Amino acid sequence: MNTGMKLGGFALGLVAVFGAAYGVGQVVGPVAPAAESRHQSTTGAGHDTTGDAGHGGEEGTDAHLPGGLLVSDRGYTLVPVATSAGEFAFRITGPDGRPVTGYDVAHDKRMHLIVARRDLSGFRHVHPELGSDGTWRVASPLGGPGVWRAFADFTPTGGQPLTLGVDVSVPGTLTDRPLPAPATSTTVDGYTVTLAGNPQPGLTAELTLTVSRDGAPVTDLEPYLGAYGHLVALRQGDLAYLHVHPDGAPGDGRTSPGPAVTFLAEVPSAGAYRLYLDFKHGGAVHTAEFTVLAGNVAATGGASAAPSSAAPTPTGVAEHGEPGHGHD
Ligand SMILES: [Cu+2]
Repeated sequence: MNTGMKLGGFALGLVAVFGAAYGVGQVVGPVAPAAESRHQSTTGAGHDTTGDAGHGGEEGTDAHLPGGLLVSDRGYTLVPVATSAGEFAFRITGPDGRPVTGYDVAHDKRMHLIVARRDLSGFRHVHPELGSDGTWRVASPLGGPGVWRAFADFTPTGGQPLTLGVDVSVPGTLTDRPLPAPATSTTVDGYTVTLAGNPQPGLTAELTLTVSRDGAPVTDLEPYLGAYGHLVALRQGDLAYLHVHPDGAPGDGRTSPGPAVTFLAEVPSAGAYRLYLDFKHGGAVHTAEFTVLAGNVAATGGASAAPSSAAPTPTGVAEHGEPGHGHD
């Protein structure tokens, strides 16, 4: 892979839905992680009427796919651009094949770039700068060797919100990082964050994350990108992407700045998910991470993210999701 890039189109056949990039996560249609052949046949079937807000009523054949699985969707394509090692650059090309330069602001930014290794470690959420030629550039958020998934979460002006994803390889010696066991409490940067609520496939679940520091509730969270918290969920196995926002916003008269931030989210299938909560306090953004199991999934406690192990992922995906762990 001399370009260091590898397309992730293998996931085309999955049947599952994460909601729109922005808004309450939603599920459309029955979900069977192992069923790869139902891509077309379930279009519209069992459509959950909780809304298509993020899709603006568009009912394309991919409308039921989770975000982030496609490198190209509705005419828009995520194209990595070769650059220096310390930088990450890409373009979004539009239906006319040319780099897109017009974007709507969503949650304070025109582009949200999220990266994580395929083993779900190394999560970063950054905001590239757009050049006049349509190239987005940012100091590389890729934290070391491995196969990374990069998600571009954006709304082209005049288009629908989209999350496109692409695999990017960083050469070097890999260290397998097992997926941490499910937990309802974690610590980051001196903060303790607890999680209440269980994601349920096909149902809206209330997830409440509560932040404390030195045993005291944090009641002065700072707005970050228009919210007191941003939650991204990635599904183990294919890194299907769900970005949800809190139930309530700063300044709406009913939402307090902590210690609790509540999200409404639906996950598209049973399985293991990694949740990443970005919150701002003390002038800095912190990311708390949790592993959660949704639905009837045997706890794999410390399950390796390597699809060849006991990961609760369909074998068809696992084969392709296995990057080969090439050592350069
Ligand atoms: Cu962002």
